[in-house]
Amino acid sequence: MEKKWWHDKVAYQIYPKSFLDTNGDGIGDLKGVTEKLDYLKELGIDIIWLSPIYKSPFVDQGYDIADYYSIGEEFGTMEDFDHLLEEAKKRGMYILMDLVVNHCSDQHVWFQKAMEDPEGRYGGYFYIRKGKDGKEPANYRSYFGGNAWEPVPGTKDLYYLHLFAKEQPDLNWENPEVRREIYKMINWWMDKGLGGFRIDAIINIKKNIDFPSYEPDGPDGLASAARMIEDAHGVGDFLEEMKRETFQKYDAFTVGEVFNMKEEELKEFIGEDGHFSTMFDFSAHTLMQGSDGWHNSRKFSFREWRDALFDAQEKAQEVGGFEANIIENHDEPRGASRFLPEWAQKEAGKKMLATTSMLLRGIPFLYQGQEIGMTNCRRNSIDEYDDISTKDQYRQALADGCSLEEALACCYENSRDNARTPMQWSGDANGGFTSGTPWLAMNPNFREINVKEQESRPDSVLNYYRKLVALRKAPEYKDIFTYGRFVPLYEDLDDIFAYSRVLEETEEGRSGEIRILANYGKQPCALTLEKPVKQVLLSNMETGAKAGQTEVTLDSCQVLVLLTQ
Ligand code: TEU
Ligand code: CA
Repeated sequence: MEKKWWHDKVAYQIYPKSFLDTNGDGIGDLKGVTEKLDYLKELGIDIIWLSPIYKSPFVDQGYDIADYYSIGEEFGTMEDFDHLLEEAKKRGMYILMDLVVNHCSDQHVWFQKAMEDPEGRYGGYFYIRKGKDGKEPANYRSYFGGNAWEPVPGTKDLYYLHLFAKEQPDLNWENPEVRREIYKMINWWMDKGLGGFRIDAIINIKKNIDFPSYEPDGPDGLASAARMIEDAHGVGDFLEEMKRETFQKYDAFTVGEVFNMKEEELKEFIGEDGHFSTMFDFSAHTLMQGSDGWHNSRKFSFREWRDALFDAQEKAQEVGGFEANIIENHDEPRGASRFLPEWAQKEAGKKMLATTSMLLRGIPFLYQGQEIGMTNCRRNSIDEYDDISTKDQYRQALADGCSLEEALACCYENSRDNARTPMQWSGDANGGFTSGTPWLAMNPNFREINVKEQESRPDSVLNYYRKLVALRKAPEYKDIFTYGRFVPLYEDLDDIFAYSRVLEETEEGRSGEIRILANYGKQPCALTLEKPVKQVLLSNMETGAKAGQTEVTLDSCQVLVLLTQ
């Protein structure tokens, strides 16, 4: 396998709006990111992905871009951005921007011109179609609810397509001029010295442009827009062209956000010469998806979760690709609240979850606050939420007969705002995030869970993450964690999350095997090892395991990282 510069890197996602506010307006900014580079460096981070910082009306928190070439003034200026890049470079760190090109904002000049003259040049930048029988051209439900076709104002029967909010019109990738504009923009940013891009919602760029209607899958008479996307073929042609015209020239790192990929296409997406460097493994996150939204989201067992992750590991390995492993991101509830059983929702459990996730084969991506074990946040009313998708899901829950209490409970479990509450830097006012009023209220638990407290305590979650990242990158073990085969262990045991990473002899003469053993159960568990322990590399608890032993006992919530003989 050809080695790439990013194979052994550890990445961190920043949600800039909620990271650190330096001017008291309650909104995190670029200066705040720059201020915390040393904090991230100390954590062992190499790559930083910034959620969108472009000019935007923030209907979908910046995922609705009004100008791809300017920085949103809430975040600062282009000078601030260039300064951040420079400071990151000084520390040997890479910056990824968020590439949101399935759609733009309705405030983008292209869309405004398209609305002025739907039949003209810019009309061709979007999907504008005639209605059918006085109704929308087809019956797609947008991802944020409601029909995905919106009337073009001032016309009798024209509609434009938006798979997300109506303020996020989809760009017409079939139009070569649109693609050229996008590639030009990507290269413009790459020329500044980015490490690469995280690529948003990218599977959606290929439509079935016959736009057929489908059998409704809900009482609203609509069918999920995903149905039409699954029915589209040839997204790979767009992705290859984009890669050739942009990323490849820069040896950039790209991470795709890909849902609804056709399974047999994995190799083309992330194999050795894939469309992307890597893509996120969402196998655990989709387990919870219900048929009609959040109010009937599925409960899943520990075993289902573990097996889904193992399955993804094996598939990626089979195609010689690397997935990007996450616990959470800005669209998902906090991993500590979601994946840990009740008895494990404490520091030991958070460290265990960190270990089993970060030592998997692939590129680990941490999300801001994960390293201190931030949790979901309870709200008293829907008015306390900001997220467009949360509001839609709440409405849908009520329409489907949930009580107010039930509808709110499903937001607590699922809301994207769980991860968007501001970063908890200290126990001071507003968690040290801002001297003003935070744009989204803090999680009140910032007084207990915060960076400052954890920095001062050697056994904190934060200090454990630092050790964990350092272990993954330690010169003696790095090759095993990066290139070692993933081998599942004790799969028949119900509460055990265990695997080994095995590196056969390489050209450089390195080989070795490291076992990761974790007990997600309530009771202690004894495990017999195939080979005796050589050394305990890391554990989240005092451990009795010693060199030479072939039996280890794991307490509830204990994880062990072992080098075996
Ligand atoms: O998310 C896109 C995305 O595909 C899912 O969140 C989607 O709504 C769901 O899986 C439907 O199957 C990205 C961003 O991460 C998110 O924050 C944006 O809201 C969205 O794209 C639109 O840009
Ligand atoms: Ca600010």
